[in-house]
Amino acid sequence: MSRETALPSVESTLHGNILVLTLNNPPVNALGVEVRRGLLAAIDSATDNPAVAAILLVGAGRHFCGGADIREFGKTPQAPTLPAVVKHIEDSPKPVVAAIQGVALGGGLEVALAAHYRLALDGARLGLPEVLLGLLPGAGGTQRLPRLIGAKAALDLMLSGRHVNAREALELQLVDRLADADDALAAGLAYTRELLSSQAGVRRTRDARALGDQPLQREQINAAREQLAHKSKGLLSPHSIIRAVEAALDQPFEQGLQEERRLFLECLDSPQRAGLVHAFFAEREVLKAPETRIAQPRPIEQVAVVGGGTMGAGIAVSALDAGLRVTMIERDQQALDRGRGNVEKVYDGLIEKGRLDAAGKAATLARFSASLDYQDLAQADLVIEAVFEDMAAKQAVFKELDRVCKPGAVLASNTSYLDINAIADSVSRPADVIGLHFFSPANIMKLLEIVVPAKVAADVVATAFELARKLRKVPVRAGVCDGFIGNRILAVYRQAADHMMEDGASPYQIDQALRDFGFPMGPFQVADLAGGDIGWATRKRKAATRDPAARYVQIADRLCERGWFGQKTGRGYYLYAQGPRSASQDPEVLAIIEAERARAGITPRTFSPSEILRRYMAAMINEGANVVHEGIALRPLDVDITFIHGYGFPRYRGGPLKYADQYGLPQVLADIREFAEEDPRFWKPSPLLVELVDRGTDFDSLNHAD
Ligand code: 3H9
Repeated sequence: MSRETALPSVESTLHGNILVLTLNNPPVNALGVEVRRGLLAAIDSATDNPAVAAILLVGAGRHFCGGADIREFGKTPQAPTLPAVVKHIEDSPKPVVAAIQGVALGGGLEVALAAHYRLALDGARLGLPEVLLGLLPGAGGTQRLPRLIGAKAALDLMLSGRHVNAREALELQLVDRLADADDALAAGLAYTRELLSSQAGVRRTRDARALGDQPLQREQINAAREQLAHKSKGLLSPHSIIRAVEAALDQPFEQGLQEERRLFLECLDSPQRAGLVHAFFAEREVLKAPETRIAQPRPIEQVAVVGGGTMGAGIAVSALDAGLRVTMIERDQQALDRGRGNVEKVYDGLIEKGRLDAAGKAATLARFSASLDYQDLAQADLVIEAVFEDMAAKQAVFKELDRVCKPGAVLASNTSYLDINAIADSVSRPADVIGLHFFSPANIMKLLEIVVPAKVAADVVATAFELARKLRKVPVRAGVCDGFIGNRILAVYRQAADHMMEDGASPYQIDQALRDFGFPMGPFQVADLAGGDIGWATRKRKAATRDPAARYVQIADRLCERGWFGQKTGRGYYLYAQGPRSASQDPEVLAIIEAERARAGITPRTFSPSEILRRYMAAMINEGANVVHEGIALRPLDVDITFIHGYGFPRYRGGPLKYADQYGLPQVLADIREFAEEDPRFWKPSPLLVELVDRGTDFDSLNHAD
């Protein structure tokens, strides 16, 4: 064995007559410019070296390759391009073999597709997830993959972005061989030697014939296009993927590549790509809270949930699904039975859908126990209180927890608004108390706000992040204030929506404008889903402390007074004559709104969809800026992730503050100042927004400041 060239990102080592090229760019061997240069040079040197009979591509570390370097998108491109490198690999006159361990994703799989033979280790995952970043495979993937596995399977992979495991990859003929081994180098060398000894020559994917049956392939393209019409949700790149596959069918390979390149560059330039890439990195940044850098999490195996209502049961299911042992506590037998029933209902639903069998349910529930006795929490590592939203009730639970829990147990409160400092101060161990704000349904929704009170220990915060990892949640660190990050901002833009409703827009117009923007539901649909009674109770509680000079829209109160709480009562802003999915506009609601306008002395005016959006987004962005300014959110990206994962904000827009950057902060500020002319009390520009505009910079600049 002798070492040949040593470009830092691609190591080149001769093993007998096989040149091994190792992609070496931690952590995922992304195909940054150095790797691309290294690969190009190494392939050339292999071609020129008579001692080399074949080339083996492997990845250093855990993965073969995670694809193009996402950090390069949006920056000045540097030669060589990935398509050029990939072409060089496929053109090699000597056989090239890729041995895949870990992941081969995006450009990583495209490199493997350009190799002449592919071997996957057990545990490997392959995929073309570019669509999740607003892109299409841009290094020949849209042309090679359909030729290799046919249009239907190729479209499925590219439109879903899903990863296939090694076995499925073999079934799809995406790889030629599986290896039940954990050393890609050894398995790859053995396979390459075998190929050499059987005189297997160069075999190029571009010459593969899976697109042979033209009418069938065309049918599949049409079917994909039809499906997309129903579910693409405003995304551009899925349409581009279908066009590129169509080009693979209709055009010679080289022309198809040119079409792919054109479509790729179009996607690369789109704000959707910028939004989705922002979301990708932001999801990783939120994990890096200051406490997780300095403290180790406490061990968590035994979890307890106090309260078996919708929230408590959802949290219990989430913990059970993560393999944890869970004890549920309720105050009486009836409530406990209901709590257990709520948990079982989730698993029964899965059985009904064929996603679980009775044995699976029994195995999961073997880790679940229910009790009326707080003493049964003595060994719990983490207790999550999920009783109703009332300070006295919560403090009473914490008093019990303080009495029975072992030293070092983490005591968490699932609250959406309440002051966690006041809860912490009510026990003898405030350093163990933290807020965990789950979103309903808690076993489905990804967001977990980790609310950090003043006296909490750093390792308790780290434990909460570790819990989120185990539960597969997206954690966001939040400071203590009324509503934390999400609900605090929600309260403000909901008011903006109410103001517009009273001033002349119908709730149906407002919902439509926001659905058109990309939200799955508008604010009044959300209110009907959540139930108007909860907000009504909060409004009544806060009535005494409300600023009497502030504008207060009473329409919601009028609906609640009639018992119209939304879906659960069959009517709210909408009528649900045939159940929750049958929302229709309600003329009686419109009449109530009219009457309220008259009572408030308002002459209604018309609102265009763009004005609705401008006001709604300005309110959301302004309060988002306040939340960052006050340190409730660590960075703008924490606000973005909160809204993407907890409030249905369209991911491809990157979150409200990323959207604000794209819209332009001077314009956001100008909008707020324009609206302030009518209602200066409500529309007060955030000091952070003003400062960023003065400095000529944007929210994103704060995401990178250390
Ligand atoms: C593409 O290939 C386009 C081509 O078709 C055409 C081009 C012309 N680049 O997720 P993790 C970072 S588009 C740069 O925590 P895991 C990540 O930010 C690309 N950085 O680890 C994080 O950094 P940090 C198509 C990347 O083990 C660190 O690596 N490919 C990239 O849970 C660890 O990441 C994809 O979409 C990248 N490509 O999961 C794959 N990938 O430590 C995207 C990761 O500073 N990546 N990083 O926070 C993934 O799905 C996962 O990261 C992966 C590893 C499964 C690879």
